[in-house]
Amino acid sequence: MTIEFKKQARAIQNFGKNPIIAEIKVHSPKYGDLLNGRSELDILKIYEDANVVGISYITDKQHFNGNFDVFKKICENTDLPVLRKDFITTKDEIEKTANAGASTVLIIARLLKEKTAEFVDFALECGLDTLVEVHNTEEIEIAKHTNTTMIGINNRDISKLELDDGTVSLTEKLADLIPKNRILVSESGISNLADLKQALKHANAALIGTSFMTAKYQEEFVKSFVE
Ligand code: IGP
Repeated sequence: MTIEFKKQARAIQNFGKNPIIAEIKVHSPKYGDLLNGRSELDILKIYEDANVVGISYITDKQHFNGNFDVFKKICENTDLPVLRKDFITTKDEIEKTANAGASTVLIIARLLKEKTAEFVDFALECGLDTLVEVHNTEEIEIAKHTNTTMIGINNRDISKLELDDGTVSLTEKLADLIPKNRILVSESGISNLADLKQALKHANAALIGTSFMTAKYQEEFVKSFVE
């Protein structure tokens, strides 16, 4: 099955404004419930209206209270590219992601280690874009030796399960080590326009969840990031 619906990388490359991948994050290990009575599709609409380049959703149930059926529903209800975030360790999960209509799958170098390249190739064969997530120089070495279209510097340490705040200066520190032929995404801990500016000085796109989900005036807040 090779459906050519790779869209995320293209969307990022062709975008004039600040390229933002906005996360519909229903629960944070640190802050608890983030939906606050809203539905995921309400949030999707706000993100679409703000002209973000892509949507991210975490399907992991244990720490993020994600739900694969909701993920599918998001894919069915938008023309934007959708990224699936989870702690994926089997190829079945990659196929399931492609079948749901996703555009991109997150591959975490820290989890897959020497199997990262093989998992990336499998996802590409399934017609997905891949975002290989890294947090240090060893993981960048792993990511460089894959065919991934995108590399994401996670400003947070995933092993701390979001109990750390994450700092955009990690993107600043590691960005030069990422080959220029990859699309670089700065992920996590971007909470204001100064953080965004710092991230986009080095990265091609920014991935934002918590600060969008907790914003008091969400529509205006998200729009101000894209402009
Ligand atoms: C979003 P933040 O700090 O804006 O909420 O971060 C996203 O980067 C984060 O949710 C994330 C994540 C992950 C979640 C990055 N990598 C891997 C689960 C699994």
